[in-house]
Amino acid sequence: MSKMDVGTAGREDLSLGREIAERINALAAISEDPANITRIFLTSEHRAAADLILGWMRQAGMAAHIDAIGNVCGRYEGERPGLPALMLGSHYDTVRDAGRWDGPLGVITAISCVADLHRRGLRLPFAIEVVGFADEEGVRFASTLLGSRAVAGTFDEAVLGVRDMTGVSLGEAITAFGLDPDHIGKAARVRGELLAYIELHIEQGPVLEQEDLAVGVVTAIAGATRLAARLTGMAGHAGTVPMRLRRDALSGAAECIGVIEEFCRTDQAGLVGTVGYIHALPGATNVIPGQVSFTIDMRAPTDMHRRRAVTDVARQIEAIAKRRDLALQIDVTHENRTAPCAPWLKAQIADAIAAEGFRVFELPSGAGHDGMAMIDIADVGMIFVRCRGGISHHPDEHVELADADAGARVLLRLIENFRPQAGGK
Ligand code: HGY
Ligand code: MN
Ligand code: MN
Repeated sequence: MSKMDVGTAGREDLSLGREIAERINALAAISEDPANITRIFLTSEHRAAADLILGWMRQAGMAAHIDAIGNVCGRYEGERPGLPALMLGSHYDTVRDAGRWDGPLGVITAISCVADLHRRGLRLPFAIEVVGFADEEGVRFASTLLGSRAVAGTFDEAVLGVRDMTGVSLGEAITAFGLDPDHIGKAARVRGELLAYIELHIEQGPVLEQEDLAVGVVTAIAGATRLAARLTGMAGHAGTVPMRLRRDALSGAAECIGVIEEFCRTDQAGLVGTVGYIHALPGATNVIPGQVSFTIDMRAPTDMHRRRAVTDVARQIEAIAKRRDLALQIDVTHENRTAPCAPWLKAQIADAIAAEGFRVFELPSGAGHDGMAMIDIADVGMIFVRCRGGISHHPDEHVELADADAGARVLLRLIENFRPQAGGK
């Protein structure tokens, strides 16, 4: 850990870090599969995790409830009830076979910070709200940030009709969870209620480790586009149809995937593209695949670069489909523009990092975060915490106890010294 001889960097007492690590492990035990961590939106695991987090919020002195889309929300009043709030948050859903820190670290750390204030009987000239967003990863319904979009008031009702892999629509899943899809608007907050939105999150990349730093200031969250592509050819007998007469949808998809990889690999300006899901029908060894669905995730440091790249990739896929006589359907399922962090929040985060004895270092986020939605109603700031080897979206994802503690100290310092923007919003 890089440190100077001020603040609490390198301190022996890692009590915040210990509490955070224990709770990270408790949450990680809530999974649809005991062998790995998979916690998906609007499932019984979602419910169990929400109950656990709501209990921690209440222990920390907060009033806590589950909102209309399944987010967990806690509020710690300020010097008097009803003051505008500094909102802290992250998500508690996971990808499949996930790590345990992506998302929960921000929720749990924020709760531990409030608990610390509560133990000391400290009330601030503003309220603190902690939100655990129910769906950031977008694993179940293709569209991401459903929890934070509901809070930002930008939830798109058309998504209620989107179906998961088993044919259940989002609206049906919300009802089965015990909530009412007609009431999602009740989760929405308005700009004047919030002083800022701050998220602490693991870096999910190797930069802080390279810099030998436990924490960093995020400059911006890179935008992302997600596409769903479907190629339809002709299923047939694997033994009888000559190669030249086939309309093999999976071979077509394979060519598309190769083109996407090559296109991004040869880009000089940080473009990344991923095909993370593919499904072939009818899916038998001795049948030529007649229909294939796959997803594409594309990101770049600027919105203009990403949009141009998405158009180029779509054109190349169209050309492949045409040449192979495959029908193509390609839809944008998710589009988020780059979210810059507010300079005044970056400055306060930097002050808190310096006060805790760490060198101040700025870095962009290549991963998406709930701040991308929250930016519509509040200025956004982010603190990154180092993770081992830059590994994330993988069971080996790991944060050292001392780094979890460092992140909590920085967040606590930031909260205690927080100054709303002059003139406010
Ligand atoms: O996909 C992302 O960037 C985020 O981890 N949900
Ligand atoms: Mn993630
Ligand atoms: Mn995350």
